[in-house]
Amino acid sequence: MVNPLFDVLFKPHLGSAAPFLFLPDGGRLSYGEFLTRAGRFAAAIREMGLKPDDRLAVQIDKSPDALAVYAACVMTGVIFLPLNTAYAPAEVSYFLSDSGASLFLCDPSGRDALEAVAEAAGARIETLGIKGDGSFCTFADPLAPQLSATARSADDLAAFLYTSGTTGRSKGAMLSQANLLSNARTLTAHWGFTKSDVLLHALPIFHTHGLFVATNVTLIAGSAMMFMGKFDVDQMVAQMTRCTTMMGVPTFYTRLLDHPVFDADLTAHMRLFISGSAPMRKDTHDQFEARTGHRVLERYGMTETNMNTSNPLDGLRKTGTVGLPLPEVEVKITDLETGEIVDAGEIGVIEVRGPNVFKGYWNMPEKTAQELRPDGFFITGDLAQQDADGYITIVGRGKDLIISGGFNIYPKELEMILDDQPGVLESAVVSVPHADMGEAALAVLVRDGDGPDMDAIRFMMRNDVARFKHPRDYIIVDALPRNTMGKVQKNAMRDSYRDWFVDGSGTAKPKPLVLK
Ligand code: MLC
Ligand code: AMP
Repeated sequence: MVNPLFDVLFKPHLGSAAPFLFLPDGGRLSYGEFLTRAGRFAAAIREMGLKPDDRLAVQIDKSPDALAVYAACVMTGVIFLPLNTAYAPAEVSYFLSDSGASLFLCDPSGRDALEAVAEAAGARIETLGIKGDGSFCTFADPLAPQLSATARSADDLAAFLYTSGTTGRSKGAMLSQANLLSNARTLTAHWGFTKSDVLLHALPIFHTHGLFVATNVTLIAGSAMMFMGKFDVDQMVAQMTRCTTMMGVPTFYTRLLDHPVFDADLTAHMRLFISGSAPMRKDTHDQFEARTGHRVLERYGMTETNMNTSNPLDGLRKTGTVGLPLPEVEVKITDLETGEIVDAGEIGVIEVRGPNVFKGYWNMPEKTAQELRPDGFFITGDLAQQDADGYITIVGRGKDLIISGGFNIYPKELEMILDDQPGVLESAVVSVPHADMGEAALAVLVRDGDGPDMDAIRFMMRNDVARFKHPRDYIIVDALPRNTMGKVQKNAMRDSYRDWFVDGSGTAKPKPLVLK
């Protein structure tokens, strides 16, 4: 039975005693043990009646079992749909109903709050905790592991990852087996991963970076991961000596640099540090190299495309650039208006084409058509320029997106919520620099009548909106700055509020310039 993703990622490891996951408490799981667990989950998924192409949504904490659910989905041909653990039930509700998920796994502690949400969406709900607990485990434990994979073709879908957009409505990016496989193969070779590597893995596994980039590369190389539940700087420093490589978002690097024992001795044995998901500042690159002697390898990707460009393993890593197009990935920089390729050195929008590019947005043919050209090029919305050597520098975003600590915040989504609040005539959410998270959301509210009740707004946010999306501060004004066409001038607002979070704490905020 052919199942390309299973055949490459998992099948070679069946029964293997080689280590796959090291755990910070000293525990470890071999490839064989991990796959036996995944095989049991595959048996449970089949026993619960899920068929290939059905969706299995998860909102569970990071653990070996959580990763085994991903493997079980690949084995059974069920589409894996991981959700940020920070999402509030109101947010989860949308993903379950939009995707038409058949089965939803949540943490045992979340069941009470999520039961009605799952029921309304028509999804069966089961629980999976981080210690082998929960109703899904109780169901799976007595079953014999099923280690044979359901037949799939490379074009069949493997995962849905939701990503938001300028309309504020999240879109399910459909990723095929071939999308994941091609990128995983390319990255493993490009970054020189081998059996001897141990990857320090502190990223969440509900996004491309921690799930596909980190995990699939490890699986292809047959290497191991030091699997941390979450990023904790002391734990990172404590475990680094057991690892050879690390992948992280820029916040990981700035936090490591702030740690007193993080130095050249601690990292001397490390082979490679990789950063992505958000821009790494040049001074962070420079400080990191000065402190450790390692130059961070920066790469660039997206949910819809996996990885597109990377600095080289051997050869010049140009700080401040995201490197060169990866093998098999075509990159062109085009004029936003005309779609024509711009001259070398000119700024345009990045478009990419290749086996890594997704199949479109679930049930959204119009959105897909707006972003995915008929000739296969995907319009990323990232603004960049390419130098004479082909290295690409991202200079900004054509899309209204805030990237905070590697998580995306879509201003439109927040503005729609804020506009509905009593006392708010309209709102604008803008990105401002933040020392720890890189960027943070700042909400500017236009007063209506007596103005908003800020306690009520904060209460509503706490209940209905994931914490990482919350504006770090709110400003109340009489009007938003608009151009002569009546369009809100977000660039002017970003400039006005640039120094709002001087030290990242939000305490030392200078008075903003008065908005005209
Ligand atoms: C947590 N908080 C955040 C936040 N993460 N707020 C804004 N942005 C974030 N990213 C909230 C917490 O809920 C908490 O709220 C407060 O901020 C501070 O928490 P913390 O303890 O300091 O944060 P921490 O839990 O340490 O998380 C920070 C982080 C984490 C950077 C480690 O966000 C993280 O792991 N980010 C990685 C994201 C990622 O994997 N992105 C890849 C996307 S894929 P309170 O109220 O409790 O104080 C992609 C494609 C590609 O982009 O190219 O890779
Ligand atoms: P996501 O939709 O979560 O996959 O986020 C993808 C976005 O992250 C891209 O469109 C870029 O804007 C941004 N991104 C990823 N890697 C980098 C990088 N190395 N430098 C700058 N931006 C990046």
